[in-house]
Amino acid sequence: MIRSAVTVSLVAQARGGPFVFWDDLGAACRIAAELGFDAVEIFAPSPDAVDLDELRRLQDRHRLEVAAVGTGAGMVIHGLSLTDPAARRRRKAVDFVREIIDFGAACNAPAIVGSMQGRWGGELDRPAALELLAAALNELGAYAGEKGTALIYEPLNRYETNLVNTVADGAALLRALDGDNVKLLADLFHMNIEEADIAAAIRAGDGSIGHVHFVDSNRRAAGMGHLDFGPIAAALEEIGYDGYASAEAFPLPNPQAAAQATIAAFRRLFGRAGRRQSG
Ligand code: LER
Ligand code: MN
Repeated sequence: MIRSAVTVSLVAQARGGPFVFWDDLGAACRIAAELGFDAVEIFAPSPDAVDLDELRRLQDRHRLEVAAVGTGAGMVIHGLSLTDPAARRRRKAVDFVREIIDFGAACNAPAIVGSMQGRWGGELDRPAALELLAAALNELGAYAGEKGTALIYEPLNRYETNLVNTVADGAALLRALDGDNVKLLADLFHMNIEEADIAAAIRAGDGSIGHVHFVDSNRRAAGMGHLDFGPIAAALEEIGYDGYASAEAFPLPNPQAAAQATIAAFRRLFGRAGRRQSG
């Protein structure tokens, strides 16, 4: 069963980014629950930024899961990348992700590697960068497995990375890894830029997709852009996708409206009244 989630950013340096709720985790959980979301996805500035006892209280009170936790603060705040040519800084990047994996595991959520993948250039050519990325994903995927979670790897559009831009290239990267504990994030915003056919790319990615960023062409809430969501939802159902459709979208015209539009689109597409209304 596909479940709904909505993002909340606690990273001041990411202001202006595609996150629905900002700054106040308690308020985000309350509104997400009121609207009927199953989960929140948390973008935190550091592995210890969220008080785990408080998070558990919020989860219990609002009956919410944590869909995933982001690692992008390692790049946004510290400039860390898993493909940094300098071994010492690369180690710091891997260690940052390991600690976010710990945070995620404590709330039963996988960590996402997106912008932390970095890019190739200068002294580092593409094959060498992909080797560094694969080495990092091997280590981090195995570590996530020890902690009882998966690791989620996200292909990004060409303006954000020159390493892996499509689901097919992401799936090829995953196939070359040692284990099978790393799954792909299909972000519909990036896919709208890079894929020839989003639904076909999802069908071809069968088995490798572990998380979805559910968002429209302009990175606004689903339904506020020009994506044709019917075939996308049908493709996700067809491959038996049973992870989250998580709204990583701009808070436009405001967080509440973006969240409301998302859950309305989710219900329309995935044919569920939402957990609270269906009992
Ligand atoms: C960045 O564009 C993005 O989609 C995030 O999910 C990456 O961490
Ligand atoms: Mn994304």
